[in-house]
Amino acid sequence: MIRRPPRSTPKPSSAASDVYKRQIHKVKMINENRSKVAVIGCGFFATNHILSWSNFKDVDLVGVCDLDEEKAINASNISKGTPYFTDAELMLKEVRPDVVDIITTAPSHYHLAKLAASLNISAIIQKPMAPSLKEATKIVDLAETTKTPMMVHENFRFQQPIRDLKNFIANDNIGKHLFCKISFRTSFDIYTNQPYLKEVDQLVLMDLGVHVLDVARFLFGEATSICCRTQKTRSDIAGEDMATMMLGFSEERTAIVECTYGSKQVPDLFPETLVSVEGTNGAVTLGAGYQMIKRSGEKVETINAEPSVDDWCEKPWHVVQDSVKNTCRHWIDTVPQNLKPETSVDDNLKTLKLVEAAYQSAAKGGSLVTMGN
Ligand code: NAD
Ligand code: 89V
Repeated sequence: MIRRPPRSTPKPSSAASDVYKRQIHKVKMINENRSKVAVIGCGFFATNHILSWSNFKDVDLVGVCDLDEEKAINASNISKGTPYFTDAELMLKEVRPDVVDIITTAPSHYHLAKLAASLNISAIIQKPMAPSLKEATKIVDLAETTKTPMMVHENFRFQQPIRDLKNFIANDNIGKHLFCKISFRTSFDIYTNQPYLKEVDQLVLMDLGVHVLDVARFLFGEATSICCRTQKTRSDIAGEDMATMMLGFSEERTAIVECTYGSKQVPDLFPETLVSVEGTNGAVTLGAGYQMIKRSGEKVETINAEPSVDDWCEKPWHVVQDSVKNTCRHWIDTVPQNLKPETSVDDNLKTLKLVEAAYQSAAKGGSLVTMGN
C-alpha cells in the first residue's frame, strides 16, 4: 500500500503506521515528456537526490522507500508528501516509475538492480556500483542481458568546474596533452555522516578513488597502467585512508591522482577537487576556492569557476549538490532519448577496474599494473 504521512507527521510507531491515511495514488503520466522517478534509500546522501529530482519541472517523484520507516517518512516530507514505502518491490510495482534511483550503500546495489531489471525499470546506482569488481560485472551483465538501461550516479565528472576545465582542454587550447594532476585531500569528518566507512576494508580507493579516477578517465581517457601506494593515518578505521597513484596513458601522457581523508593540511578545502592539466601550448589549473587559471599560448585568463548555490543547497557542499543535480539531469537528457549515459554501468566498470588495479599495485608496494584495455 502507498503510505502518505498526514500533515503533521507523528513520530512513527508500529501503531502509528495504521493511522496514516493510505490511498492509492495512481500517478498518471501527465504527458510523455515527463519522467516518473522513484528513490530507494533515504539516508544521509539521499536528500540531495530527492531535492534535485523535486526541483526538476519535467520530473514527478512518485515514490520514496527506505527499510527504516522514519527515514522514508522524512523523505516524503521533504518532497512535499511523495508516497513513501518500506518495501522496494512493493513501491516499484505500485508506482511503476520510469527510473529508480538507488541511493543505498554498495552491498545492496546488485540485489536492487536485479529487482529493477526484473520489472523492466531503468536504474541509477550510487557509487561505488558494487563492493567488488566481480559483483559490478554481474550488474553490467544484468543490464546487458535484460536490456535495462543502467547508469552509475558518479557525480565528480559532473561538477561544473570540472566540466568547464574539460571544455577548455578539449578545444585544442593547450596543445598536445602531457600531464594531469587530480587531488582530493581533506580531514573533514566524513565518518559522522557515513559511519559505515569506518568498517570497510577497502576505504579511500573504493569510496573516493572511484571519484577521482573517474575524473582522470573523463579528462585523459583509458589508462594503460597504474601504480598506487596506500597508507592508513588513524587506528580507528579498518581500511586505508590515503592513496597516491600514477597513471600512464597513450602518447606518454601521465597523471598523478591522489585522495585522502587523512590530510592535516590547511586550509582544508573539503569538498573541493583540485585539478591541473598541462599541454605543449598551455595549461589550466582549478585551484582553491574554484579559481581557474587558463593559459593558451601567451594568453592567460583567471576566472571564478564556483558553481551556483541553488536555494536548497548550502556551502561548502554546493559543488557536490550541484553535481548531483547535473548527474540526475544527465539521466533525463540521455536514457529517455535512447542515448547512452556517460556513466553507464559498463563505462563505470572501467573506473572500478582502475580501483581494483590500484589495490593490486598497492599490495605489491606500488609496482606497475598494466591495464588490458
Ligand atoms: P546511508 O546508510 O546513510 O543510507 C542508505 C539508506 O539505504 C539507509 O537508510 C538504509 O536503510 C537504506 N536501505 C538499504 N537497503 C535498502 C533496501 N533494500 N530497501 C530500502 N532501503 C534500503 O548511506 P549514504 O551515506 O546516504 O550513502 C548511500 C550511497 O551514496 C553510498 O553508496 C555512498 O557511497 C554514496 N555517496 C555518494 C556521494 C556522492 O555522490 N558524492 C556522497 C556520499 C555518499
Ligand atoms: O562523495 C562521496 O562519495 C563522499 C564524500 C565524503 C567524498 O563526499 O563519500
